[in-house]
Amino acid sequence: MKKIGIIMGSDSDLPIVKKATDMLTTLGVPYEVHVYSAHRTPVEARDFALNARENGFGVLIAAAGMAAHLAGAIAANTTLPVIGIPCKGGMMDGLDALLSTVQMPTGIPVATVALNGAANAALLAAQILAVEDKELAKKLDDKRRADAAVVLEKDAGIADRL
Ligand code: RP5
Repeated sequence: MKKIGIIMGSDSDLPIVKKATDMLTTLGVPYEVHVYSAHRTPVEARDFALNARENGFGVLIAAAGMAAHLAGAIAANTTLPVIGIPCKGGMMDGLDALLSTVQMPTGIPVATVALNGAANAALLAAQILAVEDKELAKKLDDKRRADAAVVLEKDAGIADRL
């Protein structure tokens, strides 16, 4: 199976990124994690993206806050699918990062999840790999069913909580 590459702009993003690594671990999807910044280590970020396909990655996830150019900078250097996680914090509590991540120019797409949406980033990355992986697709289907069962259990018990 191809690996998922997870890049964060700073180790201060790790508590958010952990939700992605936990999800991938649960699904049995291999991943590699790095701290590369679009601004502080632009050469390393670029080189990682340039070599990612050759190094066995299938999807890349980039998490960053504030002037969050990391996902875009990664996407500029690869045609692998790139998923951006805008991280909360900064002057506008994440709106700055959300817009920096989502507002990509035509030709360089970044699939942007919600603020701090690391679990969904991991799920989306897994769903992309599952296009060509029946076993992984089954795990994702099973998870959907299990998640739905939890909601229905809550539905059954909601009246008792009023
Ligand atoms: C971004 O700036 C990082 O992704 C992080 O979310 C934010 C703050 O970084 P630190 O100052 O905590 O290293 O580049």
